[in-house]
Amino acid sequence: MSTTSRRTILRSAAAFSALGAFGPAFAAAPIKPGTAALIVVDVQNCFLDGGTLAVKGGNEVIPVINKIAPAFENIVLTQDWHTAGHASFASAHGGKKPFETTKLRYGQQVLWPDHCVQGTEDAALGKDLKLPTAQLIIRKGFHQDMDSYSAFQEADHKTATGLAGYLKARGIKTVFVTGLATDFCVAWTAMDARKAGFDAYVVEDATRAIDLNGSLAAAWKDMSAKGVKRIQSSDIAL
Ligand code: VGL
Ligand code: ZN
Repeated sequence: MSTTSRRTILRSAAAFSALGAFGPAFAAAPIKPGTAALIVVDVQNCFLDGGTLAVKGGNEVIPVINKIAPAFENIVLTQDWHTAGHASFASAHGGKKPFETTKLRYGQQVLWPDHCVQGTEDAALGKDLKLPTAQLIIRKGFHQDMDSYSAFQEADHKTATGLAGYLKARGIKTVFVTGLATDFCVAWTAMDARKAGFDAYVVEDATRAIDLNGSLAAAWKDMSAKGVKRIQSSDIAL
């Protein structure tokens, strides 16, 4: 058993008592590392500097994720893993430009530049991530006609990736979501974690956003309504 398993991941409520009514809303029951998982969403070259869908400041999440990773016995990474000509690419829809939307079978879809194509260097994990203890990589968005922002469910809100079953089989109760982008894959992953019955925290400084037409503010509002809690990496006991 590692030393982390005998202590808690979140700094305790007592440590925040001086903050009184203005203290963080999450200072609740301590969380045991054995029942918590770190989810590192889409920290791939495509979303990093020089990538096909680079997120502003995306590279800055890497040292933060590397810093908090030792607090976790369970780490899951995801990779956006599209087919060439994927339905989420504007190039697959004649006359459409990136960042416009279209209606697909399962609802509205933002159309993106071609990005994160399976097996390309662009889709590889960021080389500076240091997560040697991670045991699972979930790849998503590989069905030609359907996107998957969430690590749990594809965009039809039905097709499962298997992540919920994996986490439950390992006794995980709480997930800490990090990575890219806050307002798309991080948000959908955190909200679906709630839907699957997990407690969910987004570690804000371990994420960066695309922020398309106010999507970041909307994502925080939607996440809050679903009981996702917003914390900083400094709230995690290392
Ligand atoms: C993402 C847009 C398209 C993400 C993935 O990882 O947030 N965003 N594909
Ligand atoms: Zn994508």
